[in-house]
Order: sequence, then structure tokens, then C-alpha cells
Amino acid sequence: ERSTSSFSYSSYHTLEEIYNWIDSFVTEHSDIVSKIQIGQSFENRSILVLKFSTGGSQRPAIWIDTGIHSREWITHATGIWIAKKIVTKYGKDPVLTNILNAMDIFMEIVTNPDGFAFTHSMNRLWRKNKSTRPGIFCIGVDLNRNWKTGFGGNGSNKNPCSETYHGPFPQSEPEVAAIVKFITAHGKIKALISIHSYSQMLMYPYGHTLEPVSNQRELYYLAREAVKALYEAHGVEYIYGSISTTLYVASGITVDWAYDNGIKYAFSFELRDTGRYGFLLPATQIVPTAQETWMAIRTIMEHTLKH
Ligand code: ING
Ligand code: ZN
Repeated sequence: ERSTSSFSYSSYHTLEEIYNWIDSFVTEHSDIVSKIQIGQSFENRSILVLKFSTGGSQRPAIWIDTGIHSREWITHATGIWIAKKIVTKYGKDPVLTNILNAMDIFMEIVTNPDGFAFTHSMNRLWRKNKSTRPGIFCIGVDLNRNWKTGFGGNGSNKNPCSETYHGPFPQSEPEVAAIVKFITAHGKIKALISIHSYSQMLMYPYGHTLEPVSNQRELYYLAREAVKALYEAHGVEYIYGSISTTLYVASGITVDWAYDNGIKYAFSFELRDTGRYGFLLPATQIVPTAQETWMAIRTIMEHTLKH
């Protein structure tokens, strides 16, 4: 793939295709996008982040990650479409333009590259990463149970064979440690959006406890606004609320860590659908899913900019 003009935004792609697209994309939009390698996966693949910036030095920023669970293919595809949307609409969409004139946006499209490669080669429904440890016969840690906040608590599993295995210690996995290091060093991430599928939900912390966060009312009203904007795109209904009260208790998750590390706008999406196709969402739904998700993310970004 030498240019993004031949890339299909309405198809699912392999890791190699996505990494080639990233290289073409940053070359074609070098005025606004750059590529940062924040680390390496367990199997030594590059962990890449796209940085969207219109200047300044280390502006406050918004973080978006997709694909932390490798089988959730709609999330990578949505991230790619949104990246393209951002470069296309800067200078045209006044809301996005205001955001990018004051803040940077970071996007990690393939947050679990080893797992993603495995979903193409061996097991389409692989969720965890691919780490192995001496004396442990099952493979992989759930990267959405490996964060320090609430590590090892309810809704995570100490059995390495479990789909929600939390790993041997907090941030044991290079894919998680790389993000922790990057976000901590940056120091000015104001919003974090971690994208999963499926179930059609928009949620905020906490996951590890039923206790409400200090700005829970603000997050509730912002989620309502974002879900309304999403609905207006294609009439798809999302439910919203805290993770623990809306979905289930889950510990050691990305957004709880983000929140307790000063990122007061921390959200997690569960994209389409509600189970008809589940993780195997037809590619015909990529663009509509991305369009509606973008409207919700834009709402969250706009609020973050104003506060
Ligand atoms: N479900 C998520 C999981 O990790 C989730 C639900 C999302 C929990 C965000 C906590 C935070 O169990 C899927 N489908 O991955
Ligand atoms: Zn997930």
C-alpha cells in the first residue's frame, strides 16, 4: 500500500495493511500527523501512536485507543476512519478546528498488535495479548485487567487460562506499560477514550467499585449528550452510565487507571452491535459505526476543550 487513496475504509485489514496505511497517512499529512513508537509488544512488534498536532509545544491532549482486545475488529476500523476524518475536517468543521488549535490528539489504533496478528492467522476470537511465562501453560493476559487501579479485584481472574486473567502484577504487560509510561511522561492528557466492542454502551469510571467518581454528574450528563449525538447519525441506541453499574464490576481497567491518574474525562465505548453479529460485525457496518462514534467523540472533545 503506497498511498491512502487506494485504502478501503469500509473493509477490515491485517496488521501489515494497517501499519502500511499509517506510514502513508503520516507522509501525506505530515503537516498535522506524526507517528510515535511508544514501545514494543511481547512478540517485539512496534507499538505505534498517531499524534495530531497543529503546533505549540506539548499542548494538553486527548488520548484514544482502539483494539486493546484483538478480536474487536470494528474498533480498529473505526479508529482508522476517525483518523482520516480528523485530517479531512480540520479547518472545515469549526468544532474540530477549535479543538486542534488548542489541543493535540493521540490515537493508538492497534493497542494489542500480537493478539491482532493472531486473530488473522489462527484464532479470530482471540482477546488477550500473547505473553507467555515459564511454568505457565496458558497464553495471554487480558490487557483490560492489567492496570494498577483495582488490580486483582472483582471481575478479573488470577487463573492464566481465564479470558480475564489479570497477569502476574500490575502493568506486567509491555503493551500496558508503554501507555502508562507515555501518558505519565506527557502529563497533560485531559481526556482518555478507550474503545471496545460490542454492546452499544458509553461508560465512565469506576469499573472496580460501585462507588461514584467525584465528577459523576458531569460525566453522566456528558455521556447523555454524546449518546444523543451518536443516535442522531443513524438512530442507533446506546446505554450509558458507570461501568460497574451499567455492565459489570471489572478491575484493573484502563479508564479507572486514567481517572485515578488525573484524567477526569475517561470514557469507554462498547461499539455495535448488541449481539446479532457480535465481534464478527459485517464490514458494511464499519463506516456507519465510525460516523456515529465520531459524533460522540467530538462531543466529548468539545466538552473537554471548554473545561
Ligand atoms: N468488554 C469489556 C471487558 O473488558 C469493559 C467491558 C469495557 C470493562 C471497559 C471495563 C471497561 O470486559 C469487552 N467486550 O471487552
Ligand atoms: Zn474489549
